Amino acid sequence: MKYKNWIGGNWVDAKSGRTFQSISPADNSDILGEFPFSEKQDVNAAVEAADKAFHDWSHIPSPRRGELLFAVGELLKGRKEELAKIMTREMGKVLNEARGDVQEAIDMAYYVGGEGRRLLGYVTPSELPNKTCYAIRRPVGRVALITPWNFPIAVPSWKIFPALIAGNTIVWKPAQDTPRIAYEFSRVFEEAGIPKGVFNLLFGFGREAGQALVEHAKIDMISFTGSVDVGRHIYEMGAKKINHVHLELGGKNPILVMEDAGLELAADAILWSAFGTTGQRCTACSRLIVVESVHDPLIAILVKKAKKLKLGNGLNADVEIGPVINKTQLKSIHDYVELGIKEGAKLEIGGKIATEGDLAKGTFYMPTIFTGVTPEMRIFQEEIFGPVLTVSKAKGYEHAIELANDTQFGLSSAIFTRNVYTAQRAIDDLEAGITYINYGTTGAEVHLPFGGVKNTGNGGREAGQAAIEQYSEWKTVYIDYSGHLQKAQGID
Ligand code: UN1
Repeated sequence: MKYKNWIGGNWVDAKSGRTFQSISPADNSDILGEFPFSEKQDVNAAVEAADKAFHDWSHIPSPRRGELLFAVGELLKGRKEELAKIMTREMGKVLNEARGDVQEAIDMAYYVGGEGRRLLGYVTPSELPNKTCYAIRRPVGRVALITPWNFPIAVPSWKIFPALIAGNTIVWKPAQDTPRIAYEFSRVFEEAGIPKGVFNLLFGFGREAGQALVEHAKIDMISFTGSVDVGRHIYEMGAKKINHVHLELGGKNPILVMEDAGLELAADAILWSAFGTTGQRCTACSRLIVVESVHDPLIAILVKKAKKLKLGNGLNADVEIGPVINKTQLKSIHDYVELGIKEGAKLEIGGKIATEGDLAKGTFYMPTIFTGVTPEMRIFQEEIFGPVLTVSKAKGYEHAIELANDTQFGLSSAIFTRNVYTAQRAIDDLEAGITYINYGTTGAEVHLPFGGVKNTGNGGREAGQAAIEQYSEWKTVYIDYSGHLQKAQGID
């Protein structure tokens, strides 16, 4: 079936008529549809529509905008199973995880919908008599949202819902690998009755659609989740227009295991963090750092458990690990594994493209564990975004922290210890936006800030109250009711 862009409330083809296909990574013969290959002229139409809709939308009281998000939440709830199945087909994550992805958006809809009745500002006294001052939130304007394929409903919901509640209009370009689920998500907004032009959906690729969108003079803000290289480019483009640019970039998230850790619990958490979503989360654990005394027993448990993980099409209930997103990613992951071997790391398990039986229909990679990994190795430093875990030995707590922080990234982190002092110190010492104690690196909840330090981002956070901060700007109001000219700063 052929799908269309959604611009100004109308479903339209790309002006050029060009299209691209969405292919299931679990079964390359399963095509999820044909989508408009958008270019500059389509971007122009979408931004114009967002611009036209801005005045009216931003003047609707925010509690009313919140009601729309509640309706979206209800519709998502009713369609959870249907959406999860399409997501599994298109993106590959196993059905249970796809359900979680939709659930994250449902949670976000209610959480952010409620914000419509707050959008808190503040009132303070003035330094002068008969004068009052307060600060309120105003929308930023026309916002461009560019989202990744790995959380094709959850991550867009982190951006779309807060942008809308704060009164912005949006142009959304979802990843080219997951257009179908983006279409289904957008249909929910149409059904909920969002006014024309408030939400515009544009399919396509970064080079054409993405580039034209971030460059557009009428775009006031850009929010992007993806790679550091693309993020840096977008930041530069945004800088030319003095745009507010919000970036969520890579991760190389460590789990530290101390000598007093519960090893069984740690192993289960490590496997879930490293191989859940086939390692394709920006919060995935890709570096395990273990103190020497528990290294060998922990590796033995991990290897034993990892061998039992079942790969396959995520629609089958017994499957634990789905495919990787596409052939380019599959090759990139395998190239990293070959590099790791060359760099001198020891391959404990995996290291192969999986092709037995039905796996040959898609892009599958065996869960892979390397031991003996040191910080000079590229597999320790670079984000692989696949089911590859590196293990490094630490001499003790200080060394473990030093290894954990030896990275350009700082999104998530975790430590396994039963010692309250060690746990508390790690919260202070780990350079990351998120730290888990006795839990893996994934599973952030929607009402808390999400994001990271160093090259993971440019200082902003998604979700929680922080999201409202991203998508609004302060308006400061001074009201003088003295009836004569009073000058501030003590000027007579
Ligand atoms: C991502 O990988 O881009 O915390 C987001 C988690 C999920 C979201 C991950 N709730 O792992």
